[in-house]
Amino acid sequence: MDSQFSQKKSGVGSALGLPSEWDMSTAFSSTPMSDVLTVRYVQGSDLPQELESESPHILGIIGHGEGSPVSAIGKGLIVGVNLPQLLPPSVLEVWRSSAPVLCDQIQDIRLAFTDETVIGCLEVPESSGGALEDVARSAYERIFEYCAQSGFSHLLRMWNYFPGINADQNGLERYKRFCVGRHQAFSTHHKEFASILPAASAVGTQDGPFQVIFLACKQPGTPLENPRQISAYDYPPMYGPKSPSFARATLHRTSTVCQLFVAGTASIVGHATQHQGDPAKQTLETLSNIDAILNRVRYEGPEVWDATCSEGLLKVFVRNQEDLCQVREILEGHELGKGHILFVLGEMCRKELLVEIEGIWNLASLPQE
Ligand code: 3EB
Repeated sequence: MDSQFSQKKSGVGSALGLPSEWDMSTAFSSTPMSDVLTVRYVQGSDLPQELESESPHILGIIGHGEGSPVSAIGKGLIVGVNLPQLLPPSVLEVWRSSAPVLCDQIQDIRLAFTDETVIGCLEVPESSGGALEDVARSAYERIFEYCAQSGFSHLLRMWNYFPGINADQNGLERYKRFCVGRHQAFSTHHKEFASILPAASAVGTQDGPFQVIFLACKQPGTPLENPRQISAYDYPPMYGPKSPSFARATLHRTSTVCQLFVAGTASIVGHATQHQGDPAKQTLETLSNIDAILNRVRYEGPEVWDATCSEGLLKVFVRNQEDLCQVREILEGHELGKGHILFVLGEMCRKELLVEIEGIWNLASLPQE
């Protein structure tokens, strides 16, 4: 294991001039928890049966496009994300926990939580016409405050959705304004925040509020970076006045499985966009990026983990509906495409990016030879 680990250290990462601190030795040392999360895509027509089954408990239901699943109100956190699904049958993203769930609302934050884990949603209408950085900063500050006060202190995963992500607002692109506000909030909240960043996605909607969905825990997860990519928080200023505050992935250990949340991943190597105008090649590059993260988890740690025994749960954001066929074809011909996939229409944070893919994997421990 040791020799393999050091070989990897001097691999692609150092070829790109990246720091060589890919130390996984602490990744698996946090206290195992009993609260096991599962996430599945469930067909809308199967929701009534899904709601009837009592165990494990529903933590949340996230609908994409077509409004939120109101019929499920009272069963965990119900969220509607304004990104239309691109392929039938229409599905709902159902989060369950092995532990009992309670719901609450604290100020504007809607919540569902167990003893160990919370998912929450904060939606802010932008009608007031304030700058997006102020909206984002204030939203993140409120989420941090809730997390600190509730004891769910460790953010594992965040999703950011807002309209006009590539639109100009008074001379600065709205995504860049979002990054400024988020950066301000993280830097006030934590002095050296790179080490505590959650995996994230940031995707543009057609309309609707500024929306943040978050998953937080009482135990810390382990943020992971990608050896093929410069950490987003270290991007050079050409991408905006403040760098994007997120980790490429978060590892989250429970007593039985290790769960990997992979952030929105795109056709970026180092910090540069690859394959402008080519959705098929962008999809392949994106899958190589995801593979690189999965391989780190498989081979670099003190334990060996197998992601192949569990199919990943993928979400694929496509900028142009007409690219769906090409994106789908690449996925279907790739090992990573064997899992369950939800295709939605959404805009990526760089105009040249045509596709972004995120995923969740359950990793089972393999006996070491
Ligand atoms: C990238 O790698 C592509 O700003 O939260 C992916 C995931 C991207 C999350 C974010 C941005 C974000 O830079 C874009």
